[in-house]
Amino acid sequence: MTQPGVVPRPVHLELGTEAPFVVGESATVVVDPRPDLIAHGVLAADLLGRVTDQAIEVRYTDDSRGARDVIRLRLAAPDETDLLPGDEAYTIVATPSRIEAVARTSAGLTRAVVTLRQLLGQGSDGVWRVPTVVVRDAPRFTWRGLSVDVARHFLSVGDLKVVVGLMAHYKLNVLHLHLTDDQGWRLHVPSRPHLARKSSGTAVGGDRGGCYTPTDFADLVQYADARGITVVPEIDVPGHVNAATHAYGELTPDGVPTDEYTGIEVGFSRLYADLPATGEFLRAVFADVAAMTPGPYVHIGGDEVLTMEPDEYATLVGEAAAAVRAAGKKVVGWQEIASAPLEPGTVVQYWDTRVDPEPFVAAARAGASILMSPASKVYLDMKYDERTALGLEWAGHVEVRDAYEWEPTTLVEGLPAESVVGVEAAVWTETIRDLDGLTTMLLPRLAAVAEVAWTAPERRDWEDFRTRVAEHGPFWDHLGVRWYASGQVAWP
Ligand code: TNX
Repeated sequence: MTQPGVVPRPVHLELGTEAPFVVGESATVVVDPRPDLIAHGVLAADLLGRVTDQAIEVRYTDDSRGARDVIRLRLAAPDETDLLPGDEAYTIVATPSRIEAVARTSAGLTRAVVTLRQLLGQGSDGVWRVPTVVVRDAPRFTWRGLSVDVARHFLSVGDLKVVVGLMAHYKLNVLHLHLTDDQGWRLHVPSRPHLARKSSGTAVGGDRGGCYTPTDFADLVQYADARGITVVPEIDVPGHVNAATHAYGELTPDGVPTDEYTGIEVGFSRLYADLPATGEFLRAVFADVAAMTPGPYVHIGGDEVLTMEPDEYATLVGEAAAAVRAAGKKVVGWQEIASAPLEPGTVVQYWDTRVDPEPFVAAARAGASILMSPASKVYLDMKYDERTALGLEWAGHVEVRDAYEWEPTTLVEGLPAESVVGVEAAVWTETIRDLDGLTTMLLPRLAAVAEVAWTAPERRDWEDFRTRVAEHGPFWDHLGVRWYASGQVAWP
């Protein structure tokens, strides 16, 4: 039998030879009688039922031994030794009569359920089955993310939930939202109401804008959390701030609000360190965003400030970082913040493959944590090839194989391998106007990046991947999402 199309590839997956487990009318998800686990069981039944178009029953009991047709999800006992290390580790044992999935956390159980989803296959008789199998799995990196630019073009919470669903299906665990840029401000900030009021209606090219209320944002955060995904909000400063200076004239030297901007140039807008309103703005906005964020991180941006001296840049990055820390959160920033003094443990996100990485490498040596988003590999707004309708080309074309065949710890010379905390794909939306466009750029490349982030290099192989991922096309069709039929994938 061929290897099932599980992406990202698990650490250990061994198929059995017995008859498969049938997911028929009597298949039941069983969890312990605890509110959080019942909620998790219902989510698992929904995720599995969406593949098979069935309603799957959930039962709660702590004793299901001997029962048949059971998909048992349970948290590991403290002394359980079968699991690999980490919060997201899981095991699956599937026999003809019973499937048992075990993990230390509900996030780990979600990873197991996704593997089960991908192991499900429909016979020519229409019956859905899971092959007998033993899986023992855990991720290589703790940060496996996707950054989505909702500032250039707005995406509704409903659209973002579709994206979260796709992320969960590839075991990604961080949704980074680029919430502000020159073209629009997308999150209502309680202490600075004009940001959303005056600057959320715009988008690139005069398209429709939008913004998230605190309730919208909480809804998204909760939806992601239920799937083991942390939301990291980004407020981009001290550049990319035209939406802010449009809303609050006090942030500009002459006190006059800037005009709205709907083009796609970068690098022209900025904050001013010597204006009293600036520090107050940074403290108020980052305090509010931190307060709306249950996760541990807030992203301060820091990219592409092309009209500022290094000292002023360092001052403003320092103020933004201090505001985030004062609100009890850890700081994330783009590569450029490496040129400013940083507290150890700051997460620095590598992206610009065109420039000298020396300051960035120095920051890693000095104790920064490194998140790898090299544009030439994982910027999923780059065109696949010259025929791709959407997207940009400044970092080259990024085909599926480019997104797959690279190694995060050795890509940048001199980077200490142990400083790398993970991998994050990014999709910027200057040319992407809606969910269909977005998923066409994400799929299949998001699956490739997810495997780079989850699977150890010795378990990764392009020829193997291009056949495994080919089995996912019918599933994307079933979900009703658009995707790109790259000629590099071995579609059946
Ligand atoms: C660079 S990546 C940017 C964005 C653009 C993107 C387009 C980064 C930190 N800054 O402002 O949208 O290129 O690919």
